[in-house]
Amino acid sequence: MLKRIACATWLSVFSLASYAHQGHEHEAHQHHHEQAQVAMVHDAYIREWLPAAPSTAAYFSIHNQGETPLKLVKASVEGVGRVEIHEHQHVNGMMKMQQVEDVTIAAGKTVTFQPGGYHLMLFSPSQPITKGQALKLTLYFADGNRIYTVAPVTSVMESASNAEHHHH
Ligand SMILES: [Cu+2]
Repeated sequence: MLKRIACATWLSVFSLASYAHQGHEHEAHQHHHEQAQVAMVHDAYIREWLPAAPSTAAYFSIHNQGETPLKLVKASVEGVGRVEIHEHQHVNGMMKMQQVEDVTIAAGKTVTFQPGGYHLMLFSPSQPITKGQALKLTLYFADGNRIYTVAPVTSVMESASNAEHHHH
């Protein structure tokens, strides 16, 4: 079930081109008219919002199939007031998380947002976010491009097993 959703949404990133042209920074995308789609996001999922929790997290993998580094600078999720990019780091022997300005995906590389590493932090949902929903997740890059996918909302237990899932 989860896997089927992930595969179906994988295709949606190819519709980037029309979206990029709605961007407000006109000069930013001039350089990209001739470029093919260079990034793919897959295996996205959002953890269901636990009652009384201030936030929840979203995870995905992003692959840069271009020849230049890509810099992820922002993310948004349908129905969520604020989304921050976070990372976990060991500080004095403690695992701490902190907000980061951007995440660079080197040419040809994949960066995986996962528990204990990079993740999106979601704050201020406009309505309850529960297991079984699927929300549009959009990623914005420094070059003015953006891509989106539809991320299923999973329970915490499902999220854990999804993170360990390997493709056959
Ligand atoms: Cu965080």
